[in-house]
Parts: sequence; C-alpha cells; structure tokens
Amino acid sequence: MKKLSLLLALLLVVSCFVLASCGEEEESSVTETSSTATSSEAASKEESKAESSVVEVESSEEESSVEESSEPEYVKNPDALPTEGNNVAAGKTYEISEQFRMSTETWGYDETFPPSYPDDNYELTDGYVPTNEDAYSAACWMALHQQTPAQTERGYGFIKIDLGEIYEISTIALTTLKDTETGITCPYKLEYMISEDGENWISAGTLDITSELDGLADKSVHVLTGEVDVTARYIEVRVTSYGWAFMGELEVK
Ligand SMILES: [Ca+2]
Repeated sequence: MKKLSLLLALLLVVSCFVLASCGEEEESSVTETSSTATSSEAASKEESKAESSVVEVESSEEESSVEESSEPEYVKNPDALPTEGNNVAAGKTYEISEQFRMSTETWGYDETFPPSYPDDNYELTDGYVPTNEDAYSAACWMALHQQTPAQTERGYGFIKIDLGEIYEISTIALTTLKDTETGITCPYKLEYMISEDGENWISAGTLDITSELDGLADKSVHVLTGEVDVTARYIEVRVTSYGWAFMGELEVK
C-alpha cells in the first residue's frame, strides 16, 4: 500500500512537472510569434514606404515628361526672310485683347459704353512713333487696361500681329507712355509669344522692367525693346501693367 501511495505521489509530481514545462513552451512560442509579427509588420511597412516612394518618383517623372512633350520645340527656320533692319510690322494688320469701357459718370468697366482710348487697328503699325509732344489725349495712342474683366482673369492684355511671311527677328519694340498723374504707367512686363503657323506658339522671352519703372522719366514716351533671336510670322505681345497702358507703335526688326 505504501509503495502504491509513493508511486501515485511520484506520478503526481511528474505530471505537474510536465504540465509546467508545457506552459512555459506555450508562453515562449506566443512571444516568438508576436515578435515575428512585429518584424513582419515593420517589413511590410518598409515595403509599402518603398512602394509609395517609387510611385511618387514615377508620377513626378510622368508629370515632367508630359510638360516636356506639351512644350513645342523651337527650331530656327533657315528659310526665313531677313529683316535687314526694316520694320516688318509696318502697315500690317493686328488684333488686340478686349478694351476697357468706362462710363462717363462712374469709374469701372461698363460694357454698354464704347471702348475708352480705342484702337483703330492702325495706331500700332502706321509708322508714326509718338514723341513727348503727344499727350495721352492725342489720337496716336491706343490703350489697354489691367482692370478689363478678361484681362484681369488672364493676367495680361495682348497685341497679336501677322507679319505675312516668316522673318528673322532680333528686336520687338513697343512705344509706350508714362503719365503718372493720369494713371498711365509703362507696362512692367512684356512677354513675346511667337509662331510660324498661327497654331503652335512658344515664348521667345520676357522683358521685365518692374525694378526700373519708378526711375523712368514721367510724362515721357518710352520705347520698350526686347532682344530676341527667332524666326516667326505671328507675334503676340502680352502686356502686363498696373492700370492704363498707352501704346503708339509696335516695331519688329
Ligand atoms: Ca503709330
């Protein structure tokens, strides 16, 4: 009987020991599993980071390639006619952007009124270059205003001229007026858009005189001349000003 009790006691001790061992193994296996999960999560996060950075690079490459392909390539045309210093804009027809219409009683754009300081479609190409003797009220001027609704939305007014043939062009000159007392300043920025077919346009450069504007003599005519080196038949001069921009001749040489 004593032997049986001892055997049972021994079995009990062994069982407890075995059970205790199993518990430890389970705990350690849980720990390992969770630690594996943590590292695999980290790995997948790193993978997704890598993926997203690859996507970003790809998308930015796509954007830049789209921009590059939408920009027409400029090739100087060897068959262009030489200007030989002549003003090839003289006598040519042109069009301009919407003009300001001001009520006689109130300040502001009023489309029921005729254009203020209208363009007769010859002032800019009639060969007459205004001088300091020509006040703003003289008939030789045409005017654009930055507060015209379409011009405000676009950011600039424009003069678009068809030269009739493709020419080599080195200068584009616009005669303007500064008369601060009457709200007329010279345009502070001119951008020269050019085309050979009237459909595909590229920029031939920008003349920005913002920093020189205050220093220009008042009640005076100023010729703003852009130096370019292009061939073109069509030119669009984009005019940006603070208010009124009075212009009297566009010369292309
Ligand atoms: Ca003129």
